Amino acid sequence: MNMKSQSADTLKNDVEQHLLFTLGRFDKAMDKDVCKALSLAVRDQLMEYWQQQSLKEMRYEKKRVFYLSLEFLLGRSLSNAVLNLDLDEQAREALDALGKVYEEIESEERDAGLGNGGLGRLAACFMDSCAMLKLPVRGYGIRYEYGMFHQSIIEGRQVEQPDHWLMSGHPWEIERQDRTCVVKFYGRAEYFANDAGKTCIRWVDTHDVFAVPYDMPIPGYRNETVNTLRLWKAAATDEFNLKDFNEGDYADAVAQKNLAEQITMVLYPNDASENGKELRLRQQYFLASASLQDVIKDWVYEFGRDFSKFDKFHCFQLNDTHPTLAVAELMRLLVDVYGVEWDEAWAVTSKTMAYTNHTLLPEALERWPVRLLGELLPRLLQIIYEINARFLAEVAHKWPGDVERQRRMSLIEEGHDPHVRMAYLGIVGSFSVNGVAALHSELLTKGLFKDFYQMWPEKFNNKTNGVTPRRWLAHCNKPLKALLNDSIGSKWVTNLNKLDKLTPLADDAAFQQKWLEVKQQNKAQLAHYVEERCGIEFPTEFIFDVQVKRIHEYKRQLLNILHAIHLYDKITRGEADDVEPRCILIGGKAAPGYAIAKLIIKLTNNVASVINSDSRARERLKLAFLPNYNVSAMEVICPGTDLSEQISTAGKEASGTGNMKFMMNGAVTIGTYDGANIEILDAVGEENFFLFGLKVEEIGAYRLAHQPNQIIAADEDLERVMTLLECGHFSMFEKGIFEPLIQSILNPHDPWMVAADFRAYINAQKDAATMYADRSAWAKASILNTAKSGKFSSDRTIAEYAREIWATE
Ligand code: 26Q
Repeated sequence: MNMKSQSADTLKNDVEQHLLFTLGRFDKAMDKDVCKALSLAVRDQLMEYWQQQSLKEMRYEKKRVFYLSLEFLLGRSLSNAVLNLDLDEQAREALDALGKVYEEIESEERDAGLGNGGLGRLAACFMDSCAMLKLPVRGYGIRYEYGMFHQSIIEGRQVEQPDHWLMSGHPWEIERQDRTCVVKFYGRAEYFANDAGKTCIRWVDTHDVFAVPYDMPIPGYRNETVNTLRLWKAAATDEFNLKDFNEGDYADAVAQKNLAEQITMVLYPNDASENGKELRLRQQYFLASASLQDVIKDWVYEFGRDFSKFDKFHCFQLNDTHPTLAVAELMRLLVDVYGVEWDEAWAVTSKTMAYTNHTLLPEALERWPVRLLGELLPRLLQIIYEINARFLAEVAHKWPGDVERQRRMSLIEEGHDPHVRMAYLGIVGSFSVNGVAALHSELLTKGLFKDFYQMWPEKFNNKTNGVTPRRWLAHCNKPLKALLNDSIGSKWVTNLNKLDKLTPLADDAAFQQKWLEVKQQNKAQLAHYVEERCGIEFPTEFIFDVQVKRIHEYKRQLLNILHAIHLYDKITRGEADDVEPRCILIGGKAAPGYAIAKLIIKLTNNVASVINSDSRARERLKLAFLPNYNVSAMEVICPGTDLSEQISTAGKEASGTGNMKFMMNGAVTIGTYDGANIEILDAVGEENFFLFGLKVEEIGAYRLAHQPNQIIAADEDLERVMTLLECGHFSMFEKGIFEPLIQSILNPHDPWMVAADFRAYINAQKDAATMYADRSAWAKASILNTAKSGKFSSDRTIAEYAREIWATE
């Protein structure tokens, strides 16, 4: 079937049909109805490919991969499907005939914000690349009723509002009642003799919850492939309330449904520190259990209880520790439900699980209280203890008498309140453990997981992250897409290394001119976006200096603000001529319980209002905090950015992926030697990257003698910045509110080393401004950044996962 065969006429007709027959619009359709009708019409065109793919997956021919993740940060689906089906022109024409503008209809769709940030968006990019590479990969996740909260800024502070994204219906999902399964909680493990007289264990007196799957299509790029993302919703089982019901407490019994349905109600909005909430643990087990049951159901239908070849056909990729209960759950299903012997079950499990780590921050490593696990999942806890006992015996065998090592490596952190270390469960239960950038993977084997690396070096590997060039270039940057297609052809969309063909054009004056025109157009779009949301005007001839990401101390938005204050200070002291005109944009959400991060938002807004209302700064400096940063905001932001801020404390950012989106779109990076920045620097060369700051190996030694007071005393600029902060220049009406931030900079134990990197950062910013003043030099660096971004396609990342971990090509 030729996808082009669908004419604009038929598409228009389909939209009208859906408006009337599916949506029941009798009167004039609103934009959001048209958006939904168009989505349904486009979805119709995916169905046959989707059906073929699903039928193909029922046959056991190739190994299939299941990507288990608590987060899939998809953003919008319509524009993505339109691009991948090559329906852009038809959609425009069809809407035109209906008196609508495509861009306006497309932006009616709400983001599917089922994730916090990097890890969730990575899962979405991976799904896109798997479909593009025609790999048999299915995503499993949770259909949260409420996604990532909506952030508004009131009096400079973050205010969270619920994101009821499903409220007006979601045309991209299909409920699959027939694939519902039951997930157990609470109860107890009971010994019994089976028919053959063998002692077995079963999990009884449980509270059961239904898991109902909702499938979303994941279209490949113009390749007749549609994969599946299966998201689970919790629903109450009926027997759950039967007792109350019969005792006459009908209303109470129905209200009990809430308890079950709570499980998939809301996405937890913290993305770095564990919060230890029982509901979160229930979400994790719910996902692991439902997904494994779903996969095993099909296997048993085909092969009965013979699991000897199960590992040949299955691989479960665990997105961080969040779904690692899958290790214990697969053991339970095999041993308790299907009667497989422990050793065989363990061989199957540890040959099918693979674990990806996304963090080096010790506070982010998940640990669950044994007490909580024992209550909620008693049989799972038993299994974890059994896995641990056998594992520690192995350790003892390899290092006889090394009791300290056994203590360190135990899955159980002992103490008065013992905890299960989820990362260790992931490592012990998997055949592959990977980090997400070269430095990160190296640091894992040298630090956090050193003991495990000594035990099983062959398990450890690196898979540097990537982002999908369909969404992050072809879709979000139409002007650049057109220029690229004109100059180097269009093969880059599916083979990003082709961008290297731009390299010879980097010095070409005429091409540079075209390049700058494209950037100018994108900056105008971004300026408009900022103006609408912040009421601040961004002149497009200024350098656009952007930092958008979750707000975290380690990401050092604070350092960025210190630089803004420094520029403001120079301007107000009459050194304005030294300051190249600049627009600084900062955006991102803070975890609702992370007070310091919220204070950083408040500081940004206060500094912004001082700078933006000072007439002396008007010609040179603008600062804006963009509220509610999300996937669709980034689609406007990255094409319009000149300078990409990637300034985390070295060794703290596992990889970063925003850095890659900016680079692809021709932004130059100012960044530390951290995460994937290092690989970006490697690809593009030092002349085209503003590198600064302490390196990981320097920080260790430096930390011991870190004296912020001395650094400040020795640096006039930093001293003035600190004085402005301390004297309340940015907190006129709320004296002292920024004291915690000031203290964090002054603290000799400041883990983020803000004072230590200040001078190097200011100098790098100066270099960036100087280069920007020479537009031709800047254009060249910008072109080369795009040209060398090929490596950062998630197609490359997924090809590596497929070849080196999944063995499915
Ligand atoms: C854990 C327990 C309880 C509640 C929430 C969580 C939780 C949720 C999300 C913990 C961590 C996250 C997300 C982490 C994350 O996004 N990490 C980022 O992953 C990216 C993709 O690999 C990297 O590029 C980033 O460097 C890394 O910070």
